Amino acid sequence: MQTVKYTFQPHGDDRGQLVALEEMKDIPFRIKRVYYMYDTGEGVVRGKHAHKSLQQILICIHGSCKISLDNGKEKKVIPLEKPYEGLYVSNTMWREMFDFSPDAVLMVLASELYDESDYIRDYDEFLKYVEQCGSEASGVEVSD
Ligand code: T46
Repeated sequence: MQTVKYTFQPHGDDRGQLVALEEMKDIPFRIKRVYYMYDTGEGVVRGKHAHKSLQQILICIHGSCKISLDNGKEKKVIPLEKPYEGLYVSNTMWREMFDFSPDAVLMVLASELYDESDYIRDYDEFLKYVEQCGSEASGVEVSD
C-alpha cells in the first residue's frame, strides 16, 4: 500500500522557518476547514473511523505522533515528526492517530466542512463500503 507524504518547502532565513500552504498548489484540494488537536493524553488513540468523501492533509506542526492507515486490505503506520511534512489521507482510509508526544499539535487541512454523516465509524461497515466503492474512491492517485 502506498501512502503520500508531502515535504513542504520551508522559507528559512536567519529569523527561522516559515511554511506556506496554498490550496490546489501545495495541497491537492480546496481547503474548506482547518482544525487541530493538542494536549492529547498518554496512550490515547484518536480517529478510528473512515470518511465517505473527505480528503485531508495531516501535519504535526509541533511534537510528534503516528498515523495508522488501513485501506481495508493493508495497514501502514506513518510517523509524523516534522512541521514541514504532510500526510495525505483519502476518504476511504480507516485512520487512527496515536503515540502523541505531550507537546504534539496535529493540524488537519480538510476538503469539506464538518459533516457527521460523512463518517464511517463501524469497521465492518467500512470494509463493506470499500468493497462496494472499489476503484471509484476519489482522491490523489497512488499506485502500488
Ligand atoms: C479525522 C481525524 C484525523 C467539530 O465540531 N468540528 C470538526 O471539524 C471536528 C473535526 C470535530 N468536531 C467535534 C466533534 C467531536 O465532538 O470535535 C469532537 C472531536 O471530534 P472527533 O472525535 O471526530 O475527533 P478525532 O480526532 O477522532 O477525528 C478527527 C476528525 O473528526 C476526523 O475527520 O479524520 O481527526
